[in-house]
Amino acid sequence: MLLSDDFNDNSRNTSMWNLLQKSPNVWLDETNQRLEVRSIADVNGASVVYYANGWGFLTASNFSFKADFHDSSITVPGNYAFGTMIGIGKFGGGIVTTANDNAAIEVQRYVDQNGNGSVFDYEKTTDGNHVQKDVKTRNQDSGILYISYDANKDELYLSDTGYWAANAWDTIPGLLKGEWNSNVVVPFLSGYVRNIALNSGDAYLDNFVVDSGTIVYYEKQKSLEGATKEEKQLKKWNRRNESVMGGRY
Ligand SMILES: [Ca+2]
Ligand SMILES: [Ca+2]
Repeated sequence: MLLSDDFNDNSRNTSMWNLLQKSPNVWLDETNQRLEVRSIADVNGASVVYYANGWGFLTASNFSFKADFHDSSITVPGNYAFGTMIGIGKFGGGIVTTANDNAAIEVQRYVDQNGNGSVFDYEKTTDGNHVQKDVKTRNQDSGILYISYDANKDELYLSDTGYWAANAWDTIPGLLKGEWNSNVVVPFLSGYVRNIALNSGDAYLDNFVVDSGTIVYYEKQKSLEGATKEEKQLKKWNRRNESVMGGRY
């Protein structure tokens, strides 16, 4: 294990995570020794994100990370959806472009015009073009989400059973070094809620663990260069991160 967060101290580790909250009605609450997705009902779909603060994975090396999830089988009338997910976003040109370029595995529950479901889904966004690639039925409320990457093959593996190709539910080829042309990618944890109130215990993530990878601390590297110009640039990047992260993730 290279890095982990068990959320047991009930407060955000700000050297590890940035918070992006798009709506006051949907929030992450690090409480009860886990990362809870919470909301009030009158929302039209909003996400809230913990994304890596100034660190990421080099795409020159394999990497793997996971997190526990829980999505309760709550049922209420009406049109709603909620989900918890783990994913990666592209880091390029000094900014985290998680809204425009991301890949994620999501645990979702919904009741809408398409019926009702309790599913896993794989979602991918490149240059802002969002694709919901695959959906499969989910039979359990709790489990583990896994993301792993084979650097030689440039293949990303998404799974609810384990790491690497043998456990892959979905394989995304040619994305990180191919389509994204990215040397570094940034992990994130996220919740998404539409039109439902989530109470404590309804949906949460826990036990984020990086099991392998080459971690780079890109912001610290920049800071260490010591140039005032660089520091200004870094602040600009950080501000831009907030706006660039303003998409769904
Ligand atoms: Ca915990
Ligand atoms: Ca914490």
